[in-house]
Amino acid sequence: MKSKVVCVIMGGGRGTRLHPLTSERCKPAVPLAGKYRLVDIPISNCLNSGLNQIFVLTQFNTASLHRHIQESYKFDPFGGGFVDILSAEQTQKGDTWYQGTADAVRQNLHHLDVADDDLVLILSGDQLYQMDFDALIEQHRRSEAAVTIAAKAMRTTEVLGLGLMRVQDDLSIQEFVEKPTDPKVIESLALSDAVTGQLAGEKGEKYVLANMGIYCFDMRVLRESLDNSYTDFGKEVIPHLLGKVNLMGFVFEGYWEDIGTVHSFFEANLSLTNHVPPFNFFDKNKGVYTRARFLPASKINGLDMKQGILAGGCIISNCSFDRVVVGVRSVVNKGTTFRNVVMMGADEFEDDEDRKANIDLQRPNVGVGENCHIENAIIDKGARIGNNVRLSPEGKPDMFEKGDVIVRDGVLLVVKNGVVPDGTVI
Ligand code: ADQ
Ligand code: ADP
Repeated sequence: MKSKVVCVIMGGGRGTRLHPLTSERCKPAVPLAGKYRLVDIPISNCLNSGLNQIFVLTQFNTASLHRHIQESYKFDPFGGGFVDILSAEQTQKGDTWYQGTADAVRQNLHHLDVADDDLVLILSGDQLYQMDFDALIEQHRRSEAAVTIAAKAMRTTEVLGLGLMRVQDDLSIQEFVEKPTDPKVIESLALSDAVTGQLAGEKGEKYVLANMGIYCFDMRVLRESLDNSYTDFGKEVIPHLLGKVNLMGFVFEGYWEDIGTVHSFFEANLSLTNHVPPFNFFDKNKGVYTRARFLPASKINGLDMKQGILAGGCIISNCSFDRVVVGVRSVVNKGTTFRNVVMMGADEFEDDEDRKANIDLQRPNVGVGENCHIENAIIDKGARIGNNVRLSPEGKPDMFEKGDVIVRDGVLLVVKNGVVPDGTVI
């Protein structure tokens, strides 16, 4: 009988690089592309690869993540499928927070219910890509690897912050360096011109194989390699396995984007508005799953939209949008202009009574008011932006904060349920 494969999605550490999007919710629950959440990407990759035993490891289990998983991923009782959330707050040992990726997996090994000859597929929770894990698992079994690491050929100039590896022709990993900064070290790991020609194509550029943070482990090897106090896979576990077990690379050639920082998250969302987006949500064989909602179609009362994505349940009145992702239940009023904006939407519609209450509370309605101009911004869920507001990160220092507006990585953010009064100019 074939050994089984269990998937473990790393749902995020303290998530500081995505602050303030992760200040009130855990990373897997961060809304993506107007109607999904980050965790939908790895879960959909698993399901589309025929893998339906999935654990999500997270530091804390927000109500929204729990509800999202419960309502989105329902399996028939005979297929053995599940998506289970394992959160640090529920483990008994030591510090209630996981110390790192390896620590998170170690603390949950006993939940996985796998035998030594089963496989554990460890995935990052903050990446945008579509991968057929079947091919990786097939290569893992065929090459009798102990660990197979997914790798992407990238330009040597674009790999800062990534683990790098050097492989032999048979793809066995000879060297692994976690996040080198010295250009000489990066160069020393570069692929030969012959291999570069086959993999990535462009002549004259130097390429190197980057660790995608996707690991297929034999359970026995995983158990043994965590029998210590190592906290991270990239920093410690993988480097220590080098030369001791059969470590293989699996070369992935599709689109792959790490979306663990505010800037990369913002750019990845906006890239979906490209004429031909790098990530295809329209692939009929690799659909992305999420929670089914019963929303009315969006209502448009005049809109000049150059490129954008519009989710369901929105009301847009005489606006001008250029490169915009508009999330579920967004309301944007007349005369407002958006340029490079990711608006996450809202959890519920407001009615006349809510709007009356807003007047008494002297706060704007949920959504964006009239005659606003907003650019290079993320508007988190439930934000209330008044009339005649102008928002742009331009000229603001990183870590700028004023009321519910924050600037990070060159992107302006209006925080979840934030209030920006009429006439604000930032
Ligand atoms: P990083 O992404 O920097 O590098 P890491 O912080 O280990 O590595 O995070 C990997 C994944 O695990 C992310 O999805 C993260 O959110 C999640 N995670 C981190 N700490 C966690 C914790 N305590 N509990 C639960 N989840 C946690 C790694 C490798 C590099 C490689 C890049 C590719 O170390 O070699 O190049 O991934 O993105
Ligand atoms: P976020 O997306 O910012 O993490 P929330 O934790 O507020 O948001 O939850 C988002 C979703 O949960 C929304 O669809 C919202 O309608 C729904 N929701 C929020 N509170 C409740 C509740 N008490 N009961 C049922 N659904 C809820």
